[in-house]
Amino acid sequence: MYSTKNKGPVTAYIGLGSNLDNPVQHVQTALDELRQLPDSRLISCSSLYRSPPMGPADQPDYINAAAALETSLNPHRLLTELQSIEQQHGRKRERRWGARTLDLDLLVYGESQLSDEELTVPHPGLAERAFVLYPLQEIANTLMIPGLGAIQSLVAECPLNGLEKL
Ligand code: 5RZ
Ligand code: CA
Ligand code: CA
Repeated sequence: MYSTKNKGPVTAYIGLGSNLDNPVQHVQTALDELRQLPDSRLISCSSLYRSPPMGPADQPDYINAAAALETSLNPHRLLTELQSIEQQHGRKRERRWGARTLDLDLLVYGESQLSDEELTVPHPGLAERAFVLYPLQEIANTLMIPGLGAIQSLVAECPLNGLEKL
């Protein structure tokens, strides 16, 4: 049985965020750590962006960015690697949507749509979050997001909400 499904490396998009203990440095260091992931190649990374917190307002502004990673890790293995990097940055079990030293989200994994106890891809809420969409558009201007459509359409419908490029 011949399958047209590509089982080779896929392009995954990662969202990065930090709002504690020198957030710019956490994000920059995390980009370097993404470069070191096994069976993966960092294709591109966006500029850094600053924005006020969405969710609880009593926390510092965030620094966000996005990265494109060509990887042959499966999505759950990739998630485990991202969580390991978060732990290296001393991420604590915080209140929901609270401040954090580093948050790495698996935004998009090739053309996959999947959801289980550990992981939902594309990332839920992606379509409403300027701090995700604008950095992603910078590195993937013609991206089609599975189940959600063209990045350009999502950006067009998403106000900046105070997001600024550094
Ligand atoms: C979004 C929570 C909308 C509630 C969220 C970040 C509602 C953030 C970040 C910025 C969070 C979240 C989850 N704000 N807030 N950047 N992460 N600017 O996104 O990375 S917590 Br309603
Ligand atoms: Ca997040
Ligand atoms: Ca997260």
